[in-house]
Order: sequence, then structure tokens, then C-alpha cells
Amino acid sequence: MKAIFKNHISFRILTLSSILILWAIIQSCSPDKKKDQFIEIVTEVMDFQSVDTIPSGWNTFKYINKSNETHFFLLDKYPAGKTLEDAEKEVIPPFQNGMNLINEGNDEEGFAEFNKLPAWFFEVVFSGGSGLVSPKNSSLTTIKLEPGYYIMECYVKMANGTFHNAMGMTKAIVVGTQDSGNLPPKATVEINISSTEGINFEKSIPKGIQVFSVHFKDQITHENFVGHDLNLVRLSDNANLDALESWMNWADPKGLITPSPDGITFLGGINDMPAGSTGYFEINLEPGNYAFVSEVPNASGKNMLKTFSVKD
Ligand SMILES: [Cu+2]
Repeated sequence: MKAIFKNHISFRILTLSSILILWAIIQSCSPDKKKDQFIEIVTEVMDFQSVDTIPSGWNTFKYINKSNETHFFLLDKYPAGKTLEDAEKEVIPPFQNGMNLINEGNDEEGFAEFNKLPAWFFEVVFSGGSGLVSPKNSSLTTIKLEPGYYIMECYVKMANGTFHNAMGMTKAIVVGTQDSGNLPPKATVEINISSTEGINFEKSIPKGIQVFSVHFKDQITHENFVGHDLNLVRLSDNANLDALESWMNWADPKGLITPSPDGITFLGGINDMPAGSTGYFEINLEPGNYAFVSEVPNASGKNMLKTFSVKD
């Protein structure tokens, strides 16, 4: 009788431990677990800290801006054989020299400097990244990447007009041939952006966690040599939309430079991507006033500055 009782107990312990092991296996395979996996990018001052190699396919990036300035990360896919060294020698100087001349009021000479960009620069594929992120904020961005050699960069300007990428905000990232196996997230709000129709989305955006999909119906090179992107901004009562719009153009001496406009908090978004691609970003939206804005000249005239309210 005692032996049977003992056996019964050990059988129960065995069953319990099997269940626990099974539970652990299920947990490690479940898609919910995967949702928390992301590639972290940290900026402390004027830097990008991240891994050097990532898988191809869908990846989610958590960009954490610990610095006192506004930044973004943009992934530029480089043509075969070109590296960060080539960018430092041939790309950053014409942009910086041109910007310096524009800042001095010599617009014509400044824009002429951009003609010195090497032919291969026009083969660089801007492959997405976060939108602008204000100091002490973070963003969650999901994009799909082809294998290749990429440069992560930020070209916001310091108060003296120097581009962040000339100050070290560049980092080479190799996207490997192995696919991450991740699937894109499910969007709660779908946004379309194009050069002909601007930014379009559903009329009302609810509070709480939202996953925005941003579909690039087309992509063009705007007057300031960049493509359109999508940035989410929170507007305080003192926010001035005209100031925001002119600040979004880097080629303006007062554009994309520290300090950013008063009353504006940049909450990420999706950086330039090729026509036909879709990027996702997730954010917990509090009630308040917001805008989507693209980093191009004359955003409002292009329907690329759209305000909306999130109701309580
Ligand atoms: Cu920056």
C-alpha cells in the first residue's frame, strides 16, 4: 500500500515536471515571445551603438535616443564595393561644403558643390529607418531588408551647421543572407504616402498602442535631394506648424538643425524607402494633438503635413 502511494506521488511529480518542460518549450516557440525581440540602436551623444551584422528579411529596430539632440537612423544600401570609407571621402565633404556655402548665403555655389557627389552615390538605396526622434525618446520600427552592406546615418545638423554624419553618426551594418524568419506586424492604422497624393490615412486614430503601416506608393527625389518619409510629431499648445514645416528641410540653413522647433516632440516614423515598400512603427498614443510630416520642402503644398487629434 505504501509503495503504491509512493509511486503515485513520484508519478505526479514526473507529470508535473513534464508539463513544466512542455510549457517552457511552447513559450520559447510562441510568436508572442518573438514580438519582444528587436535590434537595439542606442545614441548616447553623436553615435550609433548596435550590433554589426543582422539577418535579412523583416527586422524590428528599437532606437533609443539618450542624447540631448534630435536624431534618426536611416539605412543606406551601398553599391557593391563601396564602403563607409568611400562615403567619408567622397559623399560627406560635398554635402558639408555645400551646406556651409548655403549657410553663408551663397546658395548657387552651395548647390553646385552637390554636383561633386560621385556617380555611385546615386545608386545608394535609401532603405528605411526611424523618423526623427526627440531627445530622451525612443521608437520601434519594422522594415524589410535585402542582404548587403549598409550605412546607418543621421544627417540632422548641430547648432553650428555641421551634419551629424560628419561628427560620427555613421555605422556600417552588414545584412546577412540568412532570413530572420520574422513576419511583419499587423497594422492598426494604414498610411499611404506618394508624391502625387501626399500622406493619406484613416480619419480617426484611437488612443493606445497603434501599429502604423506606411506604404510608399512611389518615391521621388525632392528639391533637397531626399525622398519623402513619414514622421510622427506630438504638438503642444505652443507648436507652430509653419516653423515645423520649414524646419523639416535640411537644405534650409535653419532646417533640421539644433534646436528643433518649440512645442514639437518627434516620435519616430518611417524614413525614406523605395517605391512599393512598406514599413511599420509602433507607439502608445496618448490623447492629444499630432501631425504626420515629411522631411521635404513645401510639405503642406504636397499634402505631406497632416494634423490629427487623438481623443480620450
Ligand atoms: Cu543625429
